[in-house]
Amino acid sequence: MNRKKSHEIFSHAQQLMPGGVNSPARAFGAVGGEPVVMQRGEGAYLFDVDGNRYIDYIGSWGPMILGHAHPNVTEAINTAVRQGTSFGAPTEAENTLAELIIAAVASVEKVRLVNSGTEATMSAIRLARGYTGRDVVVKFAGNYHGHVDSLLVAAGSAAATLGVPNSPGVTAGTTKDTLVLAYNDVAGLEAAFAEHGSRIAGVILEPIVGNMGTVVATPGFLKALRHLTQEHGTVLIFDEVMTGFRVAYGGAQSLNGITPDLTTLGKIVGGGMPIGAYGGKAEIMDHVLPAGKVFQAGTLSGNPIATTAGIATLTTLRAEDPYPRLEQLSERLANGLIEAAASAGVPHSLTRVGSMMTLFFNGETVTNWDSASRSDTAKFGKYFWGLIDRGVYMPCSQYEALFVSAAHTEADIDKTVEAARAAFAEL
Ligand code: KE4
Repeated sequence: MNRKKSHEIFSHAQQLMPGGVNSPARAFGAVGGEPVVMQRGEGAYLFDVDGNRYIDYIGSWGPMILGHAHPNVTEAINTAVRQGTSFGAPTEAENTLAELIIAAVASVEKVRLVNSGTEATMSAIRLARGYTGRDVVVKFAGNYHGHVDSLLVAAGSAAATLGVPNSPGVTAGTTKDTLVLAYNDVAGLEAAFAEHGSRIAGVILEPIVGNMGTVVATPGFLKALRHLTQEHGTVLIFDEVMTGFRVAYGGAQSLNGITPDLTTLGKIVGGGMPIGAYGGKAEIMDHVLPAGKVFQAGTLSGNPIATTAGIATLTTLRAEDPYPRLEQLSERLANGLIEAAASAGVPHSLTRVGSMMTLFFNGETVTNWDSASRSDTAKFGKYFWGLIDRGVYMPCSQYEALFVSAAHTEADIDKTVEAARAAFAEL
């Protein structure tokens, strides 16, 4: 594929921005080569600056569940933008979006809008600590919650030891109260609560993980989590930035039946514009300033254009209910990828929930970071390039989820499977 212009623009970008990108996930670090510079999106497709078309399975890392440039969203934004882009004052659109979120996510009685998923999780952690007066927070290896200092932690040597920073610039002091446990490990959870229970302010997890590839929490793990947090007065935080409105209109919690105390949201809730949100029990949320004393603020929080995009997206999802069709298309894709990998004799496993899934280059079922990390990332990289050179744009890392949108068609899925067969044949 000719990507001459893309190369020129990216070479220039590297002189202007670290690594030439504004988020490392886009830099193709995990698959090698240069990222493709995109010009525009339309439905299920992205078009790069050289005019190449790609069937898009990243969807901006989750937000574009309706597909790119959905008319309901673009027209709503066009109308809103003529009235101004930001006032720094309350607007009715914030009420409308808050009401849509509260109506959709059963555990959310009150919500605060912020500007990103990171802001949502950072604020939820601070709220859990402020509400309980405790310091320790539990997270799980392979779960990503944005670039929150206290959550940029590598697992300590033993499961029950407190974490160590995993990024320069994050101080030992910031991570000394973060406990990193193994996902889906009930015994480890019980041991940690036995040792630290009275000090644990909150537990945060992706109830369906997207950030080690797609990994599902077992019912036993979720039940133990809810029981132990209840028993110890710990705040249970579901990070649904990726799964919210993705796996179901009510998020992962509407599928697994577990009610968290707080939920963080992002991505789809902003329809591709910068939005995050955290919400939950009013009794907890009313501790947030100015109702309570836990400080959190943001110049552009609840921004009129971002809230408009979010409202248009959620109202379209609620009205059109694309989830049954997303299930059909996603199952078709999953079956096709499995068949392509199997016929090429490539060890693989695939985990899917609704329209998010990951094909692991790993013969075992992936249940935690340890098993995910045994995937053949080199083979994944070759598969990735085999696809992108055939016009299929997959997430550029084994440790991400791919997303099907409501704009994809059976023909797109079949073209993708055909390209995958050809890519596997070259492995
Ligand atoms: P943002 O700050 O990127 O809006 O959200 C952080 C975040 C929080 N929680 C979960 C479960 C998330 O998946 C994310 C962000 N996801 C990554 C992709 N896996 C965003 C891509 C990127 O960093 O560029």
